[in-house]
Amino acid sequence: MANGDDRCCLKEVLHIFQSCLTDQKEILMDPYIAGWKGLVRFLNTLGAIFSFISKDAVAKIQIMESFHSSDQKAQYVTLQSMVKYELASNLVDLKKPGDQSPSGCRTILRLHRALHWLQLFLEGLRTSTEDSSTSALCAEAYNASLANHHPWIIRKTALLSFYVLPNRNSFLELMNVGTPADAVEMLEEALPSISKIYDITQALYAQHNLLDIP
Ligand code: 1PZ
Repeated sequence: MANGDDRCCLKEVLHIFQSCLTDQKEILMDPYIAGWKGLVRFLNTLGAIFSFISKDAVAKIQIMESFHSSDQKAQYVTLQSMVKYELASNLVDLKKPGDQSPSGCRTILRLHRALHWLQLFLEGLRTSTEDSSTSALCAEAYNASLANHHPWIIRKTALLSFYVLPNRNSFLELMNVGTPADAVEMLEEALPSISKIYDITQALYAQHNLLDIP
């Protein structure tokens, strides 16, 4: 569990996501990936039971980092430039997952769906009453988002793992921004940016028919 240096301030992580958005409504990939790294750090403070989730998130972060250190890194500065480049170069695995390594578009789609879960879950927490169950809020957000893209066995495992989540106030305190009321206030301020990132990505992927990359 969280202690000493392992502690992770969710406020900082959400601020990193805020810095993804440019005035031209583009999404900068560097802070997007840095934001995901912060979320994984936070997830790791919640206990080893979630390691099957953080491992997958880390694998996806590593795929994106490999693009960022490749010769083509200039194409991966924004989400928009990445989509344009990968589509123009026929790099997007629109059919079945084959031998080719996963594209940036496919990888971000997985994280994008997970961002939807995050948005719904944090919004649920923010607007919940003190006696609400964190695991029920988490399951509700999951069922309305990621679950629609996961096979039965992952759904079952994910839903079971949610039962170990601490109660609402303890969870808000784990965010490390002060009292539960402080955490709720922080969420109120930070969540609009997460929604914007989600909406911009969703519109871009819909425009290019990328929402179902297998
Ligand atoms: C606060 C408690 C944490 C709840 C996290 C809720 C998300 C549950 C996700 C369960 C994922 C299980 C592991 C593997 C999934 C992969 O199969 C899929 C599809 O990838 P593919 O197989 O197609 O390559 N991966 C995903 O859907 C991405 C999941 C990323 C989850 C990141 C959660 C970060 C949590 C941050 C907590 C603040």
